Amino acid sequence: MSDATASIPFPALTPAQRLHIEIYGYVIIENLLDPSEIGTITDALYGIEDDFRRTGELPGPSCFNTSTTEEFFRIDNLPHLAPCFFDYVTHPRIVGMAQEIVGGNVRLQQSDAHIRRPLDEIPQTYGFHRTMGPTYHHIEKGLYHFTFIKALTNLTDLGPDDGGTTVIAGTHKIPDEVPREAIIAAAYDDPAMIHQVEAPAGSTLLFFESLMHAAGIIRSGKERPLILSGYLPVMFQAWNHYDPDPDFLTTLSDEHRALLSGEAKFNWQRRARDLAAPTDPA
Ligand SMILES: O=C(O)CCC(=O)C(=O)O
Repeated sequence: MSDATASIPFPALTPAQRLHIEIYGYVIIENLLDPSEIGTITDALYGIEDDFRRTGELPGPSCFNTSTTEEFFRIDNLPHLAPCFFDYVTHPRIVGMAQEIVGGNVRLQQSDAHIRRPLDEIPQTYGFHRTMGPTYHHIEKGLYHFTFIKALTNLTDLGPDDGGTTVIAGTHKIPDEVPREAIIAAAYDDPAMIHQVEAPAGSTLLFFESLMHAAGIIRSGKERPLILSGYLPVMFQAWNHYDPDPDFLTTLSDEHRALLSGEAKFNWQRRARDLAAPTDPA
């Protein structure tokens, strides 16, 4: 059995990247995927959409579509659907960055791939949202950690009109008692706080999920395919409907099974018991 976690880097972020995400709630790691990885993921995503448009069927068990409109196709719960999806969610650099942000071992929380297409009418506002505020954060050795981190990679080059992910910088630390509408209204009053991803294909936006974020507005007429994975501390549950495919789990190494299922929490308990057990004096 190979140790799939051996290649996870630590620290995975440079001091400048750490400072950027600390201040703004996000950081962009340019060119994390190479052209061949981008091509394989893109082909798999478009292949799934083509098959769906032809047959109306999902590409396998334990997956679902959040949206199947012409303007927004999204396939959810990816690891078992194609080897390139599995490689993305287990990418050592991405997992390393997630561990660094969470402040400990992580498990996969969600995974999805999207194709966004231009709308007939260009929207004037963003759909800013977040699932949770910063309640479950902690600070250790001067570093801010949060329980829910997302790694979103654009599969095409993104210029200013291509609708890259858009965020309200720094909102990851604003508690939930502040109404979200008030935060959004304040940002529209001074749009310098609204930042949009512009980056070469294969670049990864790493962000605290507590950061107010949205799909960008496509003005260029181009499609915007992307892939993303979210991570949580290992003892948390997967998000609704993102439980790993049970048959696929049986094919994985212990380390990868733990990453997809959170199963390491049981190993962690077993290790604690082993440590507590008296040692054999012989
Ligand atoms: O489409 C995007 O770039 C943003 C994705 C998003 O809103 C999300 O992950 O919650």
